[in-house]
Parts: sequence; structure tokens; C-alpha cells
Amino acid sequence: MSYDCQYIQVIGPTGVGKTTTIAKMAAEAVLNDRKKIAFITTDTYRIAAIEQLKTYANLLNVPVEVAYKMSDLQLAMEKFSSFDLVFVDTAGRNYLDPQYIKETQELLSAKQSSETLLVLSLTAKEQDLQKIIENFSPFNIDKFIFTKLDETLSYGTIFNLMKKFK
Ligand SMILES: Nc1nc2c(ncn2[C@@H]2O[C@H](COP(=O)(O)OP(=O)(O)OP(=O)(O)O)[C@@H](O)[C@H]2O)c(=O)[nH]1
Ligand SMILES: [Mg+2]
Repeated sequence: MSYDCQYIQVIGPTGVGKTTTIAKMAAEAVLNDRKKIAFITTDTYRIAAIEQLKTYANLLNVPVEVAYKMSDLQLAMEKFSSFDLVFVDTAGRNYLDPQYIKETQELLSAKQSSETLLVLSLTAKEQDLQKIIENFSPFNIDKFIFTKLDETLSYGTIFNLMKKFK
């Protein structure tokens, strides 16, 4: 996978595989591409979220910083400014509620330019995914990542969403 920015923010609804996908992308970057990478997590919400990312970080032998607020995120990004890629994990929330979009957006508004990836599970209904994408529009999503292809038998949603949201 190629990236357009040094900082990669991964956002999306609960349990879609944000943290797992970061681990996969990071493993590819470290093991195949020999990149110097780091993790930042802003998920201080879910129980054991930090431990989950730290477990992957230990396996790949890469550093992690935890950001409780925007200023922590800013400091962590500066700390990792010499790294090739910095993956920023975020908390999954019910993003049909615009309040959570606002909270996450406030937390992520650091000054470094970053690429924003929206993770969507193909096991979700297309109509709900459309609404989630619309609610995420204040983020300027750069790319979608579809997960759980292995848990569905229908893939048309990928094409419909790509067509609708370009
Ligand atoms: N079958 C399947 N399971 C997946 C995939 N990606 C992630 N999972 C599983 O989905 C569950 C949730 O994964 P996480 O990576 O913790 O999801 P998350 O979006 O970070 O979850 P929250 O941070 O709690 O919102 C775990 O059991 C993962 O193993 C996938 O592509 N296919
Ligand atoms: Mg997670």
C-alpha cells in the first residue's frame, strides 16, 4: 500500500477493524518495506484499547504514544516527525451521532498534514454505511478501507460507495 502523507489517521465506527488494519499496514511497512514507523492512539475510551495497540507495537518493535487530548497528539506527532510513517488509531464510536464526529474531529485537529482513512466493514448494511460516510464528511476522507470481506458473500457495496463518493 502506498501513502500520500507521513501521518495516517484511521477512523471509523465501532469494531470494524481499525486497530487490526493499522497492525496489518504497519507490519507490511516494517517487514516488507523496511520503513521506520510509530503508533499513536487517541483511543482512551474503550477498555484495553491501549494494550491492544501496544501488543502489536511490541510484536513489530515500534514505539507508541497515547494521546488523551489534542495537545498530546500534537506533541506525539512532533516526537515522531523523523519517522517514515505514523499511524494514528482512534476510538470507534456510534458515528451516526454527530456529537462523536465533532469530538473526534476536535481531538484530531493537529497541525501536521495527514491522510485520513475511513474503515468500513462490508458486513454492515449499505444504507447505514452511506449515512456514516456522509456524517464523516467534515473530515475530508482520503480513502476508504473495507474490512471483513471474508465475512460476507456480497461485495457490490464497494462499487456502489466508490461510485457515489468518488
Ligand atoms: N473476519 C474479519 N475480522 C476482522 C477483520 N478486521 C478485524 N477483524 C476482527 O474484528 C474485531 C474488531 O477488530 P478491531 O481492530 O479491534 O476493531 P476496531 O475498529 O479497532 O474496534 P474499536 O476500536 O473497538 O472501535 C476483532 O475481533 C478483529 O480480529 C477482517 O478483515 N475480517
Ligand atoms: Mg480499535
